[in-house]
Amino acid sequence: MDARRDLDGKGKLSKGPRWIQGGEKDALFTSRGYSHTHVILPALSSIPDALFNCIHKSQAYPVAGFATVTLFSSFPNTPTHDGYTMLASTLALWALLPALAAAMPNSEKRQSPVPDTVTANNAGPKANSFQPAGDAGISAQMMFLGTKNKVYILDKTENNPTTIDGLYGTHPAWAVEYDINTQKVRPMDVYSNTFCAGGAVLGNGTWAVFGGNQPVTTDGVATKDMGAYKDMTGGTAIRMLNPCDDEKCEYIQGAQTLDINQDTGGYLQMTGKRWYPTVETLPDGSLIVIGGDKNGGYVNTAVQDNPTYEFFPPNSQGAVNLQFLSDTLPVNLYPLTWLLPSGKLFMQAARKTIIYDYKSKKTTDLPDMPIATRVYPASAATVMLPLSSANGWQPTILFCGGSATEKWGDDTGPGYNVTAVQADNSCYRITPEGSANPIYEQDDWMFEGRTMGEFVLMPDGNIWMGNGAAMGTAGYGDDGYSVGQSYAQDPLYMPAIYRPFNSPGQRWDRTGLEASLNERLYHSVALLLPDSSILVSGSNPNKDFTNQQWRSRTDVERWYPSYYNEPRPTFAGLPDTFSYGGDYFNLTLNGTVDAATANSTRVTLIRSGFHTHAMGFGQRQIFLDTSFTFDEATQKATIHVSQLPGTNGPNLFQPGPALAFVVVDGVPSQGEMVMVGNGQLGEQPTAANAELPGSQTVPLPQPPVNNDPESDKANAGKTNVKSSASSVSTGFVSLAAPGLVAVLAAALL
Ligand SMILES: [Cu+2]
Repeated sequence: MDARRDLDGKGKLSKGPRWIQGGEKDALFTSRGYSHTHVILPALSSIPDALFNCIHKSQAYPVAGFATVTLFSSFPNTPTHDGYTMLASTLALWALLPALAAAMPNSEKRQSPVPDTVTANNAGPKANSFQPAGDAGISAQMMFLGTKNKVYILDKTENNPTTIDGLYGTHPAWAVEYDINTQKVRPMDVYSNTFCAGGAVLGNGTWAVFGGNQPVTTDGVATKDMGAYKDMTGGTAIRMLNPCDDEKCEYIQGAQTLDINQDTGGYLQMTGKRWYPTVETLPDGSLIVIGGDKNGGYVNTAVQDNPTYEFFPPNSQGAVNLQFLSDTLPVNLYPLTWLLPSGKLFMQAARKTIIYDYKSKKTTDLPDMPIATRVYPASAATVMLPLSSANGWQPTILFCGGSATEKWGDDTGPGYNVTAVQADNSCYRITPEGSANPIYEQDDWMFEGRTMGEFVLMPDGNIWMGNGAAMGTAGYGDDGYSVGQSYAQDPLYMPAIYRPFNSPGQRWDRTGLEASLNERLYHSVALLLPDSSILVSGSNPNKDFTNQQWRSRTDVERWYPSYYNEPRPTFAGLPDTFSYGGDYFNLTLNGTVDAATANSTRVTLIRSGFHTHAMGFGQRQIFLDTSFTFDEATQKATIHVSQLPGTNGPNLFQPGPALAFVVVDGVPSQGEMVMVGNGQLGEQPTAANAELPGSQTVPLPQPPVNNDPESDKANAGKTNVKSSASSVSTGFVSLAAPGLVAVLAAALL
């Protein structure tokens, strides 16, 4: 055992992670628990012990009675990887990542958390307002929802008030786990500089965080030795996390060489440095990591551009050049990217727009972005609108705000007073596929110009937007025109709701909304929580932690939607896993309802995404097709719910964890964490979608036979119009009570 990993300091290894000793390799690979790994592991187990010890020092988590292999790391003094170890490590990554899926819940049906009818919660937090929600102890630059209870927050290396006794000594923390229910914070050890990294979730539920910047010491100054914060270079680093509720999980990181300026060792490394890379999940649950630059700066430059992408887990292609990343200099950091139904990527940076086929490596040009720059540091709010059969499963992407300036300076700064420039207020949307000539269409403009506004998908199909500023751009520097160090000023405290399916002219709404008291500028985030509130934190346009304007914010607040204190729908029958096509499933709404309520019911899945820099990497939402059966006798509704589309399903909504909500009369249930797809990396099973039963209302049994023929005729007539407007009353006679048959027979006499 390595004492450094004795996380609780009590030597209790049975509950927490521990190193697997080299001699345990065989036992590890033949253990009964690893059903997901049996296919691939024999190849790995043939790796010689010496090499195994070199590349694979693994940790095991006992989960639900069996261990799950999750962690990799080299010995601290391992030489940097060569081709052989890269090959072996690639194999190992592919082999072992699926094992993480063993920790995912099995696919049994379950009850929603509140067992009966509805929960009145009228004493809850004030709807449409922000309320304090504790303190993260670090400034939230990046944030994602790992489990139903835990949010993971990452910052850059800086002098945060929270410290951690880490692998390489005690230092300020720049990673924490935040408990949604208790607001308790657990510092976590990340030892490379995550300054402006990217991230996403793999198809098996593991999160991965890519890139960052060189090690820094106080004041954000780059350092070549172990500076005050004991951080390593993050430029090429990859950190993986298998989120947990037991507060035992830690980031899986490539081990470090002692020379911090070298490649940080191990094989959790990318092919090159990436500061501000974009990450998107692919249909097989793997990731594509795109662009970035080598050393950071206000914008990119040709000298330090990394105009390539790569895959994770890595494959033999290594770094692949992408001309778009050269054509869009200097405004192409965090290139805006979404997977499309065709399996190709929509990409937008500078004013250029393309569709890129990473399989054939073909680029198709789309029209230029109108009016303004949307990508960082203009930092528009961007989001893919919810998918449904109503829009033919065709994604539409919305861009709001940013900056119309044409002067982008270079990596040292804007070169002029950018804080005096009004942020852009225009919104444009594009549906990249499904028509011959996709165009940007002007959408309703915002209430005000906004840079660094962030969109958060809400379960009712509307989209929250908040954070950001009315003037300037993202970024910071010590320029005479900086406000403090910020390149933005005039913070916007009011959120707004965008209603994507309202008619044009009626999409923006802030009726009844209250402002936040706290500015949320550069390096702030917002994230949907399972209870439909939105977690907001961060704001740190500074080189290092400071209490000067604009101060480095560590506080957390929550925004509560209009329906937050409404009685929430509850139900039985929600599966833990969702497939691409196949049979529909049935949900039973708890409590008594009526046919109109049943007809209003929607089921939606949301990937809440990896949020940073006013973006939600991977954030997307899909509404599943539904029909209903309403039983008038019991006043119970059964909702028949289609699985995700079998056709192009993994392209529409990539495999991996998602929140499932049942929305009744516009009010969402509590969200449940579910798994979409088979929980493993690789091609996802798809099937045709079973046809849903037609919606129907099963009428009340009729009263005993009445001898008045006129009355009988009236009753029979009523019986035949019980179906709701959208229903198809197939087969209802067979379900009707014998009394009804008697009535009908009497009416015919
Ligand atoms: Cu940044």
